[in-house]
Amino acid sequence: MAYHQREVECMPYGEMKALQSARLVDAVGRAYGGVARFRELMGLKGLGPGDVKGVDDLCRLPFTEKSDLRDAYPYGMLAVPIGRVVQLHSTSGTTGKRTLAFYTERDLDKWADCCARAIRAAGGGPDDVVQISYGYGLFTGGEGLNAGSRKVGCLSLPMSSGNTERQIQFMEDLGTTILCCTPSYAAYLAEALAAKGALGGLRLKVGIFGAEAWSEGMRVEIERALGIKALDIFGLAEIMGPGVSFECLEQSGMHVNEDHFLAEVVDPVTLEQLPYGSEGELVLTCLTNEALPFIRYRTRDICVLTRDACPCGRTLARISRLMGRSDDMLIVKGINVFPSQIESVLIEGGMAPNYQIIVDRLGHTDSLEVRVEMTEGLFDDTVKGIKGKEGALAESLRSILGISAKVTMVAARSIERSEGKAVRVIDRRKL
Ligand code: DLL
Repeated sequence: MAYHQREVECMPYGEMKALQSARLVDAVGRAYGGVARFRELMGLKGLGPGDVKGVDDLCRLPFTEKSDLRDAYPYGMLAVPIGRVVQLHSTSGTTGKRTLAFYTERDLDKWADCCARAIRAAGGGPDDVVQISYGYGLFTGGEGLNAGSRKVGCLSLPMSSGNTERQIQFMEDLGTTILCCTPSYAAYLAEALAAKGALGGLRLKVGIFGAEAWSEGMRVEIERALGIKALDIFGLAEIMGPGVSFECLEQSGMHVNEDHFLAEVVDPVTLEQLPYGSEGELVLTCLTNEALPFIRYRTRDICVLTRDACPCGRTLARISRLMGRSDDMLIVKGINVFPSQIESVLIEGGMAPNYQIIVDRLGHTDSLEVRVEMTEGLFDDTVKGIKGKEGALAESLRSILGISAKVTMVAARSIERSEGKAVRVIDRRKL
């Protein structure tokens, strides 16, 4: 079994907790000393840095969130002088002011280690050719995986996203073994490779896919189409970027790099800390970040945190596949709907993951429509056959979601493909 930093990845929990406690005290001290907003939040709770002795005090600390970063734009959340900051990235967020993420040299080195752990956990080693098709530049995906791949000693191809023809050519000519991109782009690449009849000549063995929500059904579909193992990877720019947590070849949740990030799950309404195994909002504390030492940062991502043993030997806690975001959740006719639930129904119903969810309001009533592309087989089918399929999918959606949805089959390839994060939901109610 290959690890990048075995001593921490397989550290007994008792030792990890002691390490986390020492690092938490240090991180709180640095945040308190360097960030006025954090001092203010601590003051509101009547706390000083000396009140935190270790991990067990975590739940006394105040939460921080994206709005703290936005309000302090651009430099207000920095805990170190600008002279120590060497790089900037940004969230891919489409709403509101961009949030900025800053890094010191040590922050970048730690990030590379976290991504190197992910590549090792995917079976990567110096003989691998890693094609990195996440965006480079402000987005963290490309830079993060690139740095990790180099640390492992892999040949790293900084492809960035897009230019599918060139992606395929490099994949074929250079014998890419590991593909890193969003799951929606992986599905699109699979489609393009199949259309070219190019799947047979590839050496691909594994994919490291993340940056957007995807379902277990989509994993199965990508694995079948590309003949690989598809692994999940999670992260967010404010905290670091990809590599906060990563899946190993066991594919049973993403190991959190706990020596750097302390994970907890809270009830998104009451904000109470929940026990292992409960579903809730992921809250992360950066134990070693120098530039942005966020304490109890509310990610808004919904998942389950567990501490069960993993056959891979890593003792790091794991988060489940993300179920959605508390702020991406659609409320249709008063019912909570996550786009990932709809995706699962479509894939279980034999459809490809090319779909759009359209929410509208007619008078005072919400409507939900799911547009999904016809697959090749259906295209040859009769109108009656297509209507039957639409009806069957609508029925499955009704039983899973508890509300009715209209399903419309649209022509194959008519829904725009994404090279980065896919836009799945069009909510016309907000317009
Ligand atoms: O998406 C970092 C990243 C790059 C992760 C490449 C993995 C691979 P942001 O642009 O700041 O950073 O977006 C962060 O994306 O809060 C989640 O809602 C979502 N997200 C990230 N990874 C996953 C995943 C990057 N594996 C936001 N599954 C996060 C579901 C994910 N959602």
